[in-house]
Amino acid sequence: MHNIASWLPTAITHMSQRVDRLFYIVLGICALFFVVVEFLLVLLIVRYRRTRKNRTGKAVHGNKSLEITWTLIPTVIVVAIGVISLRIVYAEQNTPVGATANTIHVTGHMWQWEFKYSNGVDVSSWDDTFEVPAGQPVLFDITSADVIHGFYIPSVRIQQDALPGRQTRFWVNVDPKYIGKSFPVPCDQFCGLAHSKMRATMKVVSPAEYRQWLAQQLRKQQSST
Ligand SMILES: [Cu+2]
Repeated sequence: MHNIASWLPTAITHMSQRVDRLFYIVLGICALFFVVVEFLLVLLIVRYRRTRKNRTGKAVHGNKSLEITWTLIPTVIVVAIGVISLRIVYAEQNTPVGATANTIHVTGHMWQWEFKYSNGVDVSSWDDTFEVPAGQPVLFDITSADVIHGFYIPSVRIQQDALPGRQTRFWVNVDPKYIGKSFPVPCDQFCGLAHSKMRATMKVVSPAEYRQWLAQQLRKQQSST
């Protein structure tokens, strides 16, 4: 499963692998119907083209069973994809027990991300790094201080708009095998002049390193104020 997805950003959570699976299923269905439709299109154009012998073609006034078939099949497929997608979206937003312990309050500013941790640590500056513990649910509580931004972590396959005056959220649980690795967190809603520079870096660490980092950040913060 992992090498197939190599043309996509590394999927670092169980949930992102579910998203990828759904993506490949949808891609497969689209590819199949694309080939069938294009094949029929070319075939019928050639087969029923105007010829010298037949200058008007056959008068066709519809075919009820055919029309019911090509309405029902796509309806069933689209509804099924919708139901599966919704289940993933709800699962990403329904915080599991224990995730609130690791809540990170994310605020979008023009043009930087701010990360506030429950112990008071506040990380904010362009291209800065925030840390998350691996193997534990982490909840992102997202809002904006000015315009609409998009909090997007490609490696977990989730984006949530950061909206002024509103909270949005999702949670992640990063596979411990990515401890020590860093992943880009760009803003994905055009939010003004320096939008392209608005990105943060998420570093995955072990829970012990995470606690250490939080304590160290807090000391740094207290000594600078
Ligand atoms: Cu932005």
